[in-house]
Amino acid sequence: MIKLYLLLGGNLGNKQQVFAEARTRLEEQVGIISAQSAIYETEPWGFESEDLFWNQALELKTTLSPEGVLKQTQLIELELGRIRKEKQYDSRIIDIDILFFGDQIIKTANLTVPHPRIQERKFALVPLYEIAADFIHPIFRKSLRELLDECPDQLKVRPIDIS
Ligand code: PH2
Ligand code: MG
Ligand code: MG
Repeated sequence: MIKLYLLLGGNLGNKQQVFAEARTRLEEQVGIISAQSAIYETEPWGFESEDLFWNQALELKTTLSPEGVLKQTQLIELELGRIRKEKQYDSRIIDIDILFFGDQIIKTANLTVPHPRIQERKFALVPLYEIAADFIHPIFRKSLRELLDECPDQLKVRPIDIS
């Protein structure tokens, strides 16, 4: 079993329903969710949109390989109705990103782990910090606490109550 961290993100559609369905399918197709952050409402990073994002970090235990996890997360994105556009950043129903896969460093044609922009993005760091403050980034050799302290991103990230 290996511990991995994923980030859910989306700013279109019924976010509560889509996030719940994504978590259910991840448990069926990837592994048990052993920790989950609050859901955060976050300003779009890297592009302009009226539609605020929801983001949530998840910790899972899996027996799949990194490529196996990627295959499943991409399948779930498609099953939940994601349509990929040409643009680098765009509004979407659901994005499921692999942030960390144990302390492995992976660089293949279709997968880079740790996710290459975690340290620049409060929408990823804040939820991740909530469930893994002392986890050490295997490339920077810094904890999430340190990366968050050093992150210059000013965009708003706020926990929401959806109960
Ligand atoms: N994902 C992006 C680009 N910008 N901004 C927020 N707030 N949340 C995201 O999940 C997000 C983003 C690319 O995947
Ligand atoms: Mg993403
Ligand atoms: Mg993605």
